[in-house]
Amino acid sequence: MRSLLAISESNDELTFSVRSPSGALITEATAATDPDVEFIADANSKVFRVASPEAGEWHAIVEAGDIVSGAIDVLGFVKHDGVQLGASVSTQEIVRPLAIQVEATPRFEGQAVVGAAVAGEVVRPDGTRVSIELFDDGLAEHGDSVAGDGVYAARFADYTTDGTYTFELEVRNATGTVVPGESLFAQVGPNTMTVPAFQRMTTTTAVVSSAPGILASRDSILRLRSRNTNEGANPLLVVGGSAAMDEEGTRFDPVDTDGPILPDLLGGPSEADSSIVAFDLNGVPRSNVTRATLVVTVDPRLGSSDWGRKGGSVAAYGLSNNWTEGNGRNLALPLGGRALGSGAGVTWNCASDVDVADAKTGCAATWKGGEIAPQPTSIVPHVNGLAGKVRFDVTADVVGGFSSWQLRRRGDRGIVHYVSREGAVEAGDPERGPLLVAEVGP
Ligand SMILES: [Ca+2]
Ligand SMILES: [Ca+2]
Ligand SMILES: [Ca+2]
Repeated sequence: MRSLLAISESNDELTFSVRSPSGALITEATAATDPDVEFIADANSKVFRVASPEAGEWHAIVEAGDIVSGAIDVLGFVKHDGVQLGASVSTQEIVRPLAIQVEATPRFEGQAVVGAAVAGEVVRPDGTRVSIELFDDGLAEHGDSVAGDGVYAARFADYTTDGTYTFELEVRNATGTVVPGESLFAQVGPNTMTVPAFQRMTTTTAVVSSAPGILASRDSILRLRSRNTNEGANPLLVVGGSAAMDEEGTRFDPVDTDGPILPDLLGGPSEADSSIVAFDLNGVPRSNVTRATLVVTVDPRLGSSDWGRKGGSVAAYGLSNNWTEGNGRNLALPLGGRALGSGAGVTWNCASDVDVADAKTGCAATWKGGEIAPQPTSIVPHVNGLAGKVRFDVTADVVGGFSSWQLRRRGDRGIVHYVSREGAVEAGDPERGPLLVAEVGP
């Protein structure tokens, strides 16, 4: 315990003493003989420091002699090593616009405290500050997984520039209790001990950088004429194909292991190979996204062809089904480089075929080449010889909660080969694979 008398006028005659809860008076004279008590004085302050203070109410006593101003401050402090505020960020390096997840846990005697207020300021790399509040409400928007567990959380994505963001956090506990149910002995019942008022500050940091976009987490091809074949590890993403020839350029035989393809499937405008791609957008503050673009790169070797003189188009459709990428690689690869793969994977027939190695439909209900939204989100013209980046505006889908898209041809001719995420890695340039570029507003 420490009691401080601060004196504004050094000529004021002031005597400072403290009285313990049991009534013992501690004066400057006591301090000279009691090893537990220390007295420190200078012209403008007098301090008593008591090493092992008695529990209860302490009184500070100030007596005045000849005074000039009489302006004083009396302060008392108790140091409690059992009070702590731990804070952390989910990852210390983050790529915009992904949000930083901040967590803080105030503890009293080792137990998490509920009902406290945890707030502070974020200092941006450009020196500007913005306030932040952490919540223990279990809401996903705050990134808090469990309400009332004494772990407080917030998501932060209010970036101005790249660099180090410092989170200066403070816990103020006025009426908090330790987390119920942390009782040491069952017969004592849940511990809802009230915690004395306290405050603590702490800081944590994260480094924010820019990148061209978020890399795809999964991508694959859905093959019209090999409906149980998985292409999760194929270095290409193929959209389109010839109606009369199969993907290998040989005559199409309309029979696969599941029987003949129905004639009406051959005539429809989008009945051709398509590709699907998914991103992990968990950290993206969707409601603040002002623009989101799905970017794919045309493979320079196989390119874009057979669109006719007028050209055609490829449309992106939001895909709400979950699907499994799988590890097959077959289409457009040399015989020695092909593999049916093993385990689960996406096919034309199944969002997740239980076994991609057996050439049989391995799901309870077929998704018929992807159960897409009724309307495309974005349509991009394609012509023969198209090269470089192709951009689909998927802003509305990202704001609306989609993380996965199907790229499907419109019209009855044309084929384009994009680079898959595996193809990009094989080429030594991961950013050639599908990217989602999101811009986030205030
Ligand atoms: Ca919590
Ligand atoms: Ca893939
Ligand atoms: Ca199968």
